[in-house]
Amino acid sequence: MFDAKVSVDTNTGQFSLSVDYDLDVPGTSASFNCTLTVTDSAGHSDTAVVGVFIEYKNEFAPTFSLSSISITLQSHELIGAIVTNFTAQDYDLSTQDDGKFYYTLDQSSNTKEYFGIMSNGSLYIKEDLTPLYSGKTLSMTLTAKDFGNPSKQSSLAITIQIPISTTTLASVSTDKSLKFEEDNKNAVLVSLVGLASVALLCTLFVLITRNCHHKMKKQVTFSSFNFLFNSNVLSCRFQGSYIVKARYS
Ligand SMILES: [Ca+2]
Repeated sequence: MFDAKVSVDTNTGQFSLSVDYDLDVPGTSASFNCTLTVTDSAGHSDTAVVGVFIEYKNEFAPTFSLSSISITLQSHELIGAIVTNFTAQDYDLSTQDDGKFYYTLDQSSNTKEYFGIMSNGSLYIKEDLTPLYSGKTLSMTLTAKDFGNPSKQSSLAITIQIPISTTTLASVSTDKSLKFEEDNKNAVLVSLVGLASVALLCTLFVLITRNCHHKMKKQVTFSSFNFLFNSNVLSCRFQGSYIVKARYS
C-alpha cells in the first residue's frame, strides 16, 4: 500500500481510509488511486491499482443564528419594502447540493400572505398592511432547506407586531388653490395691511382737511365717514364728495 490516505489489514485484507477524509474542505478530491500489493510466504507477489471514490454526505442542515425573532412594523409601510434580511448557513460544501439551500415562508396561520421571501433571504411586504391599522400580530415560519439527499432543514419563528396606527394620512385634493386672503398664512398680513391703510387714510383725511381750510379757503365739513373693506380695496367714504381709496395686494 503506497497511499497514506488508506490502509489495509495484512491478515484480513480489510481496506479502509486511514485519515478523516473531509470533502467539505475546499480542494479535497473526491477520488484517487492507490496500489495494492499481495505477497505469499514464498515471496511471490502481485499488484492491483485500486480506484477510490468518496461520496459526498449531507452532514449539516442550513441553520439560522436565532430560533425566533420579533419585528415591529407600521401598517403604513409600502408594498415591496424590505423588512429585514435573513441568512442561514450550511457547513456542507457550498458547490454541492448538500451545501445549497433555499428559503420558504409558511404563513398559513394568517388570513393572507402579507410577506414574501426572496432567494437571498430578504423578507419583504407582499400585501397591503393598512387594513391592519388597528393593531395585529402576525406569526410565520421561515425555513431553510438544502438540496441534499436526504435533505436537511431548520426553521426560524417570526412574529410581526403591527401597533395601532397613529398616523393620519394627508388628504389629496384637486380643488383650486386658495385665494390670497383665504390662506391662513396670509390672514395676519392682510390684517396688518388693513391697519396700515386705515392709518394712511386718517393721515390723508387730516391733510385734506388742512389743505381745504388753509389753501382753498373753502370750508369742508366732514360730519362722518365710513370705511369699506372689500376684497383687496380699502375705501374711505366721507359724507360729501371725497372718496379716498387705498389698494393693497
Ligand atoms: Ca447540508
